[in-house]
Amino acid sequence: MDKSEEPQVKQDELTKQEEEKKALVTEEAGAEVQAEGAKKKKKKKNNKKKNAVADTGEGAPEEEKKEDAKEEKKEGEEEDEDSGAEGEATGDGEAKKKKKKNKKKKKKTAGGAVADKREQDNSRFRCLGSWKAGDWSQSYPPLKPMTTLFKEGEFPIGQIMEHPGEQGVKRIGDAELRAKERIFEGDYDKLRRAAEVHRQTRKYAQKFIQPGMKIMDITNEIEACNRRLIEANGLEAGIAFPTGASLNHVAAHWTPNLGDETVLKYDDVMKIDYGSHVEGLMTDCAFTVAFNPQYDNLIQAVKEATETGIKEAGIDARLGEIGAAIQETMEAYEVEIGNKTYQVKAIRNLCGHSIGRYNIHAGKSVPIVAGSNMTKMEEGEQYAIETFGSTGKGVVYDDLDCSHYMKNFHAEKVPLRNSKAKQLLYTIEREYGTLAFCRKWLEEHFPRHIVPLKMLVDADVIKAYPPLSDVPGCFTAQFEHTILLRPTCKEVITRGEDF
Ligand SMILES: [Co+2]
Repeated sequence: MDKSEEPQVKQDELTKQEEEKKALVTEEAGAEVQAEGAKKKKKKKNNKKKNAVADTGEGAPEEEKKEDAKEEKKEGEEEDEDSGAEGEATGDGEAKKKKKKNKKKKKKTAGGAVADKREQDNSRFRCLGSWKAGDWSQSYPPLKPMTTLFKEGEFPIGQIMEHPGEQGVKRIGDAELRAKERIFEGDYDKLRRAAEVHRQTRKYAQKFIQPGMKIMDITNEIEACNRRLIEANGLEAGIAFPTGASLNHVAAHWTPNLGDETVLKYDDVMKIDYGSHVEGLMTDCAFTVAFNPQYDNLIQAVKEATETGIKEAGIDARLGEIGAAIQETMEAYEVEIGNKTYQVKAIRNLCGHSIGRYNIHAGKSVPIVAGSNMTKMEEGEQYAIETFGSTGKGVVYDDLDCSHYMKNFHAEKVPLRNSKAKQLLYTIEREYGTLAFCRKWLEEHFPRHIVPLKMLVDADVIKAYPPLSDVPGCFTAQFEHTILLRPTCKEVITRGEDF
C-alpha cells in the first residue's frame, strides 16, 4: 500500500470508534480461534459448539473436525504458550503433541491436525468465491510447509494473462523471450511458494474468521499459519509485513497493538492484508471480509476495480491510464447502506506499488484515480495491484495509534547518541531488515520500546506508517493481488478461487 499525498483531511472525532470498541467488549460471546486462540476458553465449550454450528453454516463432518482440532489444542495447552503469539515453527510442538496422539480415537495427521479437504464453502462471506474440490494434502489447521507439499521448481503457477495491446500476443509465443525467462525461473518459483502460502493461509482464515472474535486472535492466528507454512527463518523467509485488519472507515495499516480488545462484529468491513516472503521476494495480497449483504456493491466495486487494474497493467502500460480505468470501474457503483445511497469513491491518495527485494514499495506507484502520470510499467517488474473504495470522502489521512513501522530503505547511517535507540535499531535490523514490522512483534524482542522507537522515527531511520482512515462512520473496502510482468506474459501469482 502506498499513500501518495500528504494528509488532506484533519479531524479529531475518534469518539465514535472508542464507543464502538467499548460496546464490543461486552459482545464477546461468539466464536473463537480454532487453534491457538482456543486455549483460554476451556469453560465455554457448550457455547462454542452452539455458535460454531450457527455461524459457519457448514456441514456436520466439518464441525466434527473443528471440534476435534479444538480438543487437540486444549490437551496441548502448555505448548501453546510458545507457539501462540509469535507462532514458532511447529517442530517442537509437533513432537510434544505426537506423544499425546494415542489418546485420540479419530484419524489424525502429524501435529494433531486432521486431514483437510480442498473444497470449502465461503458463502457466509460477502463476494468471496468458494474453494473447489480437488487434490489437497494439507492438514487442518494447516501445519505442512510448502516445501513438504511441492518440490522445488514446482510451486503452483499463478493465473497467466497476456500483456495488454498487440505486443501481448507476440510476447506470449516468443521463443527468445521464453529463453530469457528461464533465467528468472528460480525467483518465480520462490514467489510462487510465497503466493501458495498466502492462498493456503487465507483459505484457513476464511474458515475460522467469525463475528465475535478478537481481531488480536484473528491476526495472531493468520501470522502463526503464515510463519509455519513459509518456514519462517530470520530474514531468509517469513512474514513480509504486519497483518492488516483495518476496520470500516480505516482503510489500511491497522493491526492491533498489544492489549487491544477490539472484536469483529457482523456489521464490520475488515480488510485482511498480509504477505509472505522467501529471500525477500514477497507477495502482497488483500481481501475484504464482510458478512452483511448491505455492503455487496461496495465490495463488488472494489473487487472489479482491482480486476480492471490487473487487466490494464502490463509492459508499456502507462500508470496514469491504469488509474483512470480503475476509477471508472469503481465509481460506476452505488451502494445503499441504512437507507442512504452513496456513490463508491476510489480513495485518491492510496495506490498500488512496485515491489523489490526486501522492498515493499520499490518506487513506482499505481494510482487508482485518473492522473497525468505517463510513466510506463516495464518488463521484469513486480507490482501489487490494489484498489480501495469508500463511502466517505475518498481521501485518507493519518490516524492515531500507530502500529506499523519500517526501516527507511535508503537510510543513511545516522549517529545515534542514545544507547537504547542504538540497541533497538540493532534489534530491528536483525529481525526485520528493511521489512515492515509492528509493535506487537517488537514487544517480544524489545519490551518498552516506545521511547527509543520514537527517537528512531525522529532521526528518520525508521518511518512510522500510521493507520490510514477516511471519515469516521464511512466504510472502505480493498482487494489486492501481486503480479509479475514476465517477458512473455503477466502472472497473477496470488490468484485464488476466492478472488
Ligand atoms: Co500493497
